[in-house]
Amino acid sequence: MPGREVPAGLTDAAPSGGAPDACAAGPGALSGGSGAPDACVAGPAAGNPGSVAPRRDGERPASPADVPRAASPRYGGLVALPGGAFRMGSDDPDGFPDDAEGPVREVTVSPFRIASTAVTNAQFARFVKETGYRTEAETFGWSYVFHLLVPAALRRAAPPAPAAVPWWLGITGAYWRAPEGPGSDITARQNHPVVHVSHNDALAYCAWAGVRLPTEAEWEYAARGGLDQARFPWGDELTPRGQHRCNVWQGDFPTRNTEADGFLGTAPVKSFRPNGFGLYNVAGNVWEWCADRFGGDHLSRPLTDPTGPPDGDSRVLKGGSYLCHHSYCNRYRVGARSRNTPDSSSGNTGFRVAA
Ligand SMILES: [Cu+2]
Repeated sequence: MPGREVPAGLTDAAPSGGAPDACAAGPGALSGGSGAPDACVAGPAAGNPGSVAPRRDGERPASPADVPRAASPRYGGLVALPGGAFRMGSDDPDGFPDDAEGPVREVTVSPFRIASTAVTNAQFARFVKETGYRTEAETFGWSYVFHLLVPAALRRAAPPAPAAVPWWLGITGAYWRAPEGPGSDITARQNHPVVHVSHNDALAYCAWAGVRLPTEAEWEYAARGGLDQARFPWGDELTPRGQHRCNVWQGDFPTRNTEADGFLGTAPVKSFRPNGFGLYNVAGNVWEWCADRFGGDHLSRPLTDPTGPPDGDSRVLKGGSYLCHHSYCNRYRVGARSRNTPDSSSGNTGFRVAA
């Protein structure tokens, strides 16, 4: 597929069956750009598109099995967590029904290790250097970039954005090393999270590094940092004593970001204080891929070391991103979740690893 295509179904606002929440939206999402969350919830398979980019449709260009393992698979910086029982999910009325955050249920996870930060550009660069791996954004030839981050010239040349999420531009040549397209680079962002990586790309990195993606349950247990059902990884207040604790949107989404937290796009992975388990930026900054397929009906499956449903075409995303704002997408809450197809990529999606 040369260049960029807007997947069928994204060119209109219809919540078609082929387009789960990451792209389809009802009329509410179109009115005024920063439509109220409830007004955005559309048909049964739709939901609020939130700050997750639309999905990419196309053939899978790469398989993790093709990637050689690192000569030395040891992976530094993993935090050992004891596991145990915790209350997962959310019954928060701010949640979107289609996200299936609830019901709150007691889930038990076995001891595991998880990275204190998302995978950085520097870490991903080493993987690419050793393996020659090409990400799906490179193979497809484009990826989604948030409109305010796109240079004016590229913005003018970009194909029309998906109507339901007009702030996502499919930029030819955008990929992890050129996050805003040709002419951009990551020289000054070595310690920022790698972005424009698909779920498949994340699995390839993990296979090389001898690690894996966390399950959704592991991710949420770790992100809660020992707090029981707190709204955020540090407590219930977004900005306790007026202090910003994560990189989300301030101002009017999607046109004006005051950058009161210091950032329009990504922030270095160790920005802000870590949570009680020593994890950084589990809320905001970039969405993080989890291992699980996306599903609801949580009580129908095991509650000890859950791994998600066996089938489904989307993978779970957790944590929200620098685009999250309470007026539009409040999925920076720790119990919140979203999804996208495994070959989709965007400038606000990355991952952290576990073992
Ligand atoms: Cu969001």
